[in-house]
Amino acid sequence: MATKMTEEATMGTIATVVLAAIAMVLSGGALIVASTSSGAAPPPAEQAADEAPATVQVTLSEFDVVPGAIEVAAGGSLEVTNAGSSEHDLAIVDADLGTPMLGAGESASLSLGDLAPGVYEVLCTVPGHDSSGMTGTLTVHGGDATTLASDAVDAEDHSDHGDDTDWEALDAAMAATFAAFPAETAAHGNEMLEPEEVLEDGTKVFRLVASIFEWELEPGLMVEGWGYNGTIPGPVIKVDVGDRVQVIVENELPMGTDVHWHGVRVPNDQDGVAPLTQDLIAPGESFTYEFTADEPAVGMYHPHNHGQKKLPNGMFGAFLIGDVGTDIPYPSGTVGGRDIPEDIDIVAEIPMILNDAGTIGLSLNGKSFPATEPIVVDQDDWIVIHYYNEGLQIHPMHLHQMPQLVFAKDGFPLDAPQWEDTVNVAPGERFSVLVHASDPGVWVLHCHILTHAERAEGMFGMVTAMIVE
Ligand SMILES: [Cu+2]
Repeated sequence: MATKMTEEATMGTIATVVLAAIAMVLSGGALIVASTSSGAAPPPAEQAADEAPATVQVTLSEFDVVPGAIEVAAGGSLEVTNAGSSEHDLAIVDADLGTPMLGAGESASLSLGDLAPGVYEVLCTVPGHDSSGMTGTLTVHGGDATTLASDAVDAEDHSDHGDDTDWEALDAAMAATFAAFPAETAAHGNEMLEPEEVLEDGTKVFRLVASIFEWELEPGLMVEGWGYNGTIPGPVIKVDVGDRVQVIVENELPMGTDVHWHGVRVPNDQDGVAPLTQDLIAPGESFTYEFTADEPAVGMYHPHNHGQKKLPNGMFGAFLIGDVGTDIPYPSGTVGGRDIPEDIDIVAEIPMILNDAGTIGLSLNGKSFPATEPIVVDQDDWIVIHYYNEGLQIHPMHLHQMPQLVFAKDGFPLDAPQWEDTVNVAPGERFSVLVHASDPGVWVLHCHILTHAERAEGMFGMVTAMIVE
């Protein structure tokens, strides 16, 4: 992937709001707008200010805002509760008002202050959540309430409301996202990390720097990424079985942190669960983890302390011990009626890290389609994909045409490997699959929860492709 930044990159925040507005236009039907000219709904002015409640309960979940049409008196407030399992917020578009990001079960009071009467669009700002259904309208009653607060909302009603949905625009948007794939964005993750030093006794020394940085999630869309060594995912660390390993972790975050080696066998005091097994690594401090990689692993590294915030924002990476085929064997012979030759060469071993929340939202290896990286292989190649779920929801990963032989779960070789065209990966799980690139063409690989892969503006999020040449 190229490292050139597009000029539009700095417009990321603005683009987010514009995209959200476009999403509302394209989704049609979702919008109920009070407008004197459209006649689609009674103007709010007909309703006295005191008829609308001063306080309204609003509930967020995957992926819904309830009620979808919020009615509140001018000067009132919204009591917003996140009843879902992911982080969500509620932002009032065009009003510079919103709740902080709310964890599962958290609530916040959003005072409307002197927000002018009118109709506003509301949405969750986590990438992908608005187009998955987390949108609604907020009608502020009182005063000269027939005045629409947002010209954009007014315009949408005339062009695309209800039966007037612009179907051609939907088709054009889908075509445009495919045409843009694979899109170039600045920087990508999963680079192999070489030891910065090998000590006399053979210990391999690696360095991870935890920090916050700008991350180009999709072309031109910059988000606040949290990660290791400036990329999402962080670099891949791969060592041999039996290696002695040191990992120096520098903390440049504004809060304490730790690193848990998920799926890797370590001494208890290296397990990375502050304050249980170690003290927090304070901002500006560092900590050196040390252990022997004594068992093969398809592991991952991520913080344990406040992982609910750090992981969704991008703090994760792959930690591999040993080689697929020898240390982590796959079968040869016949499995489920399909032959696997004994002498296959694995041309690529690809960590595919799934996420669905936080600042990076629905993504594969830290990127949203069309910025996701395709898997490019020659016909008859064999590859291994390690699916990792670092998110908060399950993701059924579907590869078109070529079946996936699931041969290891969480790094443990399976006694009964099986072919699947859709591999369901729950949070924390890893599945290792073997794929034979038997058929030429561009074959889509995507999460089959369709709102994780498509929205009104076209394909996005958890979509990439295997290109067989
Ligand atoms: Cu999904």
